[in-house]
Amino acid sequence: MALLPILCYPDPRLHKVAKPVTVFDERLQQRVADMFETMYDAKGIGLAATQVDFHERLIVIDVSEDRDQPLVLINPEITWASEEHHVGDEGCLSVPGIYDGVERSAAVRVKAQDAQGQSREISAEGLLAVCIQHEMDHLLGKVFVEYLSPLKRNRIKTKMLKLQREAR
Ligand code: K1U
Ligand code: ZN
Repeated sequence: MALLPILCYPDPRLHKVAKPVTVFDERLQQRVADMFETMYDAKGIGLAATQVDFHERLIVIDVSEDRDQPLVLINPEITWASEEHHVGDEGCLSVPGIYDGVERSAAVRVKAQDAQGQSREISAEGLLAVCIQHEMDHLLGKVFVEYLSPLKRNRIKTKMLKLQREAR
């Protein structure tokens, strides 16, 4: 297994649109394992392939307290989203240290394949629903700060670039 480097906002590769996964082979299983290792190491509750510079529709999630309920969503599609919306604070491993409110559907149903290519549909609410929507945005090249005002977004961009310069 391996820890993968996570792209940091405003890296332009975070805006690439991911393509469907078509091959369910050993390399994919290895990538899923590496993404889980990377997500757990970074103390995240989710990670999209886009964030580790792999541009296929693959997400890993674990919102459980004990970090023992891994969920792999490959080629995820939202089949239903509630009309009820909630605003909740979100963070992102690609925008470290920044948390802000984003409005999302309170509940969703998602059809996706697992690492073996088996299809299933899951229902999600609460933090899991928020996390799925956040990670699916990554696959479309969208980072949560794009929901914020241009003023906030530009401040965040400036702060991130400064931190990246200082880390060099
Ligand atoms: O996509 C990512 O970078 C992972 C991100 C997922 C996420 C967190 C919170 C709301 C929506 C999506 C994170 O894991 S950020 C770090 C984190 O562990 C966290 C932050 C806020 C609440 C709960 C967890
Ligand atoms: Zn994120």
